[in-house]
Amino acid sequence: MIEQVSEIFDPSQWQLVPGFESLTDVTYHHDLTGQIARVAFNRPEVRNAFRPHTVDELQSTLEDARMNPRIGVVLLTGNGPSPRDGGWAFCSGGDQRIRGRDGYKYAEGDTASGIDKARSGRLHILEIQRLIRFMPKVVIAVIPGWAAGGGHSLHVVCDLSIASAEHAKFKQTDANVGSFDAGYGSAYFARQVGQKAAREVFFLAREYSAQRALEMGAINAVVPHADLENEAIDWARTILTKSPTAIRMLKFAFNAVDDGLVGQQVFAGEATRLAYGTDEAVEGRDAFLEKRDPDWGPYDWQF
Ligand code: S0N
Repeated sequence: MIEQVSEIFDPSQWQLVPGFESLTDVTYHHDLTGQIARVAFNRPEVRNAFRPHTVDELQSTLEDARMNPRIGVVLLTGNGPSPRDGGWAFCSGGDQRIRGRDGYKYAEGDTASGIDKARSGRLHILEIQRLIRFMPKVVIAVIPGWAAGGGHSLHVVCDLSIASAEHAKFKQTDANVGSFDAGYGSAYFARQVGQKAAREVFFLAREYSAQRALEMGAINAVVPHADLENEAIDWARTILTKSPTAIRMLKFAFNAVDDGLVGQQVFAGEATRLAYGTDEAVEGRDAFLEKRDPDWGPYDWQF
């Protein structure tokens, strides 16, 4: 029997992933079919704030999910509640206790002035945003409590967001603590909710309920807290009934309009992969390998 990592986690639906037994800051499970991954922040005592080690574990688990050809949907969530006060969180962003002038402390003994220079200056939570954005699978933010600061930005970059009616709360605290996510966290958020609403959220740093976030178009659904993870699994199972190629092309099509040449590159890469499956492309390859001119005769200039 696997450990009950969160009050609304149903251990009977999940299995541990070999090679990931010694994680400390996140938990990582696959569902029993091996098609859904669950990655969860596991620092509920600090509202699931992330430190560099948390980000390293997010990177390795999300990368594993990305590379696993069976996985089609990833649920990104936060374990809870806090053993200290019962509060719930998705993620409250960067751990402010270890933020120095030149980056984040990596080890317990680090001081703000003694941060490993080789690793500081690297805002590697942004690599997690890109991993979520560019993985050819659907990532659902499952929000059981606070989404604040860099945690708010992570839900913004997920493909879908489902929130707890009772406990989910949204607050963009970046400007309170002198940080600013000037990429997806703000500019892309404005594409979702509109410029006025996004500026309000960032400039005033107010608290918003799940219902208000739904009305703003910031999230997809609000569900009773006890049903949150089951609802997310249900959404994942519905997505898994669809064509994997259609879903990945749709995700990259939705992204492309906001991602400039990188978006075009990602979409074009998928188009090339599809083209490689045609007889026409096979003829081009074979002609080269057989040292002859390609015969494009059978292939029309289609209209
Ligand atoms: C989340 C909030 C609103 C919850 O309030 P609530 O329910 O009243 O709980 P608290 O009593 O405040 O918190 C409970 C305990 O948890 C600790 N804690 C909470 N959040 C953090 C945190 N982020 N870091 C460290 N500790 C945290 C509290 O201190 C408390 O513990 P005790 O009782 O021991 O004091 C509220 O907690 C809140 O506002 N939290 C801070 C939110 C915040 O400002 N986050 C940082 C925002 N900035 C970022 O996330 C940077 C993101 C980032 O990394 C990035 C992004 C783009 C480019 C670069 C970067 C980069 O800097 O790397």
